[in-house]
Amino acid sequence: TKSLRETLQDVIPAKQEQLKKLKAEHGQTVVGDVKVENIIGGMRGLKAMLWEASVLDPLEGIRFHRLSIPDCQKVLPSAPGGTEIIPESMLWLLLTGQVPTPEQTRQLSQELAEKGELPVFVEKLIDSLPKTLHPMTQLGMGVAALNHDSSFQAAYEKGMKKQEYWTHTLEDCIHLIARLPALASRIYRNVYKPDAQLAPIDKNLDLVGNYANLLGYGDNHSLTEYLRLYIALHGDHEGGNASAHTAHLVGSTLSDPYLSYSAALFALAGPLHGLANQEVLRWQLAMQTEIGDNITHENIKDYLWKTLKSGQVVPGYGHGVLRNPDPRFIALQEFCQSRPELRESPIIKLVNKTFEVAPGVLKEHGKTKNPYPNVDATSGCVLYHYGLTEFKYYTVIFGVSRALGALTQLVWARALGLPLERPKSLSMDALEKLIKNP
Ligand code: NMX
Ligand code: MLT
Repeated sequence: TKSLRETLQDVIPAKQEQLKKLKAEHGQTVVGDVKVENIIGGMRGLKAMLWEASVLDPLEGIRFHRLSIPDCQKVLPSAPGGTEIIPESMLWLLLTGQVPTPEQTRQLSQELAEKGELPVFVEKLIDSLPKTLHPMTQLGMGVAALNHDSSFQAAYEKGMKKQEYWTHTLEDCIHLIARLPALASRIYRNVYKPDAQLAPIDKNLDLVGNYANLLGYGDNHSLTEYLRLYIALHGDHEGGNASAHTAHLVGSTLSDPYLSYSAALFALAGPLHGLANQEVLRWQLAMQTEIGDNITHENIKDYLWKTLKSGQVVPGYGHGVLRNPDPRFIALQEFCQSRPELRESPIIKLVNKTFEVAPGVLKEHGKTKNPYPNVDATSGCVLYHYGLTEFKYYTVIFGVSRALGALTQLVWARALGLPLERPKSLSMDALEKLIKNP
């Protein structure tokens, strides 16, 4: 069986050829136009980025290469003793466009476990941070500090050739993904369980098996399986989302993968993006406190209107691209339905009841283009059910996940020789001038 590097080595030349052909034959072909509303509207809808691993359809949702979420659930290997997709198999698919065998998946798990220890200076850095510093800030700092060992940076200083960029980028990406469980669980331990002993990395476990162990939940098989699915599914959501786009932009300057992904994490930390999963839980719990045991559609409706009338967004609803319920939300709901303890969980029941009411209220409110739930409408609530109640930590788990897609693209950007990202900006005066005189 081929290794990940050999598989990539095989698929890269065809992709390089495809890009060369696109440039030569269609460099001047027009595929869309730019409206003023795109320029002042957060570039929504503009087709302006190359992103290899996934494409988002507004109605169907995400496809990782050619595979939808249900396709992935059928073909991607799970962990020994588990049934859910694991991040290693998703990473392999994202990087190579191919479905790995169970043996290839295990090999990758083993490699990640072998590379999973943190350098001592990073442990010391994280241990020195105040408990009150948001876990996402700590994660971004830790990831940036890991660039001390960047293979890409070291080789660049020695004058490596452009053709070698992707191999060093890949080494950094694998090392970074491998170290995320140790980093993210150290932050959890320091902030929430200062007296707990961190487990050593088990070389026989998969990435999330180790992460769950390090968090202190290794004996909870259901939660571990949920984390595997959650982290695999959040891995990539095409390139335009704020975190992935940030990694791509920073990476385009030839910053190494650690610095690029650190920047991405700070985009993920915003409440309109990854922080929404913590916000959803906070909001659903406040709703529960306000309406008590009498959870009726009418009471939920009143609470939704109260949120909207106070000028706040309903967290977990709406999306920049999707115009249907997010298939990731559906997949997590199905996970909940498949487990009796989650079917009976008060917080999951509340999420489900909110889903029955919220789209109608948001349609009547008439502002959002998408009144349906996104993945964050439920993701944190499942963690809460399982006792991982520290909701300021939830986006860190999203951050462990998004590394899969954002780092994959850095490898492809280097293999394809993509240039520095530098769009043209305009002032309002310049825009008015252009409108008068196109
Ligand atoms: N509740 C209330 N109002 C909303 C919502 C919502 N859930 N979603 C959008 N709107 C408003 C939005 O604020 C905007 O109002 P205004 O014209 O006053 O600025 C209007 O509807 C039009 O926005 P859209 O074009 O539908 O949405 P946009 O693409 O700008 O933003 C989100 C997308 C995701 C930022 C937005 O839907 C939102 O704020 N949702 C709540 C936060 C959330 O769940 N974010 C997580 C996204 C997923 N993730 O993991 O990153
Ligand atoms: C994501 O997973 O990044 C979110 O759904 C936001 C997006 O795609 O814009």
